[in-house]
Amino acid sequence: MNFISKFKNGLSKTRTNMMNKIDDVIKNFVKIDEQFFEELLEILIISDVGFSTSEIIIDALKDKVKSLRISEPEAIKDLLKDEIIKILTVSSDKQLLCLSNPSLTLDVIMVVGINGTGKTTSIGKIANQLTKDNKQVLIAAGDTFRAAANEQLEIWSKRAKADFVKHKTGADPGAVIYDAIHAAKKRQKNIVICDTAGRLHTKKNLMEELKKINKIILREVGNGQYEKLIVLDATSGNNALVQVKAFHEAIGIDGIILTKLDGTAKGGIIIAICQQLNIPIKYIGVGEKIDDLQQFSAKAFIDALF
Ligand SMILES: Nc1nc2c(ncn2[C@@H]2O[C@H](COP(=O)(O)OP(=O)(O)OP(=O)(O)O)[C@@H](O)[C@H]2O)c(=O)[nH]1
Ligand SMILES: [Mg+2]
Repeated sequence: MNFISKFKNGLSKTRTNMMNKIDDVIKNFVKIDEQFFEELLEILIISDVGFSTSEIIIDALKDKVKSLRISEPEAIKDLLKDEIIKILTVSSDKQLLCLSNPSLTLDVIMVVGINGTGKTTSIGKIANQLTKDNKQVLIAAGDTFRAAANEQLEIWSKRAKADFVKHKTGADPGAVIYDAIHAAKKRQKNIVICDTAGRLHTKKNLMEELKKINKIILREVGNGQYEKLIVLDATSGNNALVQVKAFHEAIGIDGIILTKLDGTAKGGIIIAICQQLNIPIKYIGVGEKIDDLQQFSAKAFIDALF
């Protein structure tokens, strides 16, 4: 399956849910009126575009309809498309820093997020893409908390043909990552990807631990690129935005990986994220297999929806 059809497949539930409902509304109205906008607003909200972002979109549509003197419901789709394109610019084709701005020294990526969002799986998928792209990758087993975390990550690193550094369960995650960065420098790797334990953004001590790990990486990365990615589960709705804000406040977040879009009709969350946060979505997860991770493309998203 090629890039576009995978992207489309991953978003098929969202397309069916959101766009079919919009088509129905367009069919049911002979002219654009307040009730028409009410129904559009409702569809956006149940697709997880979020209340405030949906309202902003509807207000913009109302202004356009008025200024352009539009009365036919069919015209709304193009206007809606334009509004969504505008909102998505924050995420248009934003690559990993290590790809968009390659350094001669070792680059480091740290992957964070709450429990079970898909951090470890996404690391395996990204590592696989990078090794295919002839990068030398080392994965650091920074989740020393969960008993089976090392084994799971080791399997992914083998699949991705990446090196792997681990300590025992219960070890200090900062020490694992420190060792991994030094091993990677010695072995002349290009990129270290650090897994971390899932942690609730509301747990103060766990966020403090993350700040410590962050300091170690900042110190050891030298002139290399350092990028912090948060993994969000697309089915977690508005809470995903709260998670990003908390992690961003603690360590600064450079990009978002939005997983499990294949399982949800609520891909509208992409629009809410882009409108409410100034942090690009870099990847979307569209399944559990190694190549089920796509670089996010605003254009492909629009094409998949409309
Ligand atoms: N359908 C689907 N499942 C996914 C996707 N990404 C991850 N998963 C599944 O989500 C589950 C959790 O994935 P993990 O990678 O273990 O998540 P994690 O964030 O590392 O979890 P913790 O380390 O326990 O916090 C696994 O069953 C994955 O296969 C995706 O894009 N689509
Ligand atoms: Mg994990």
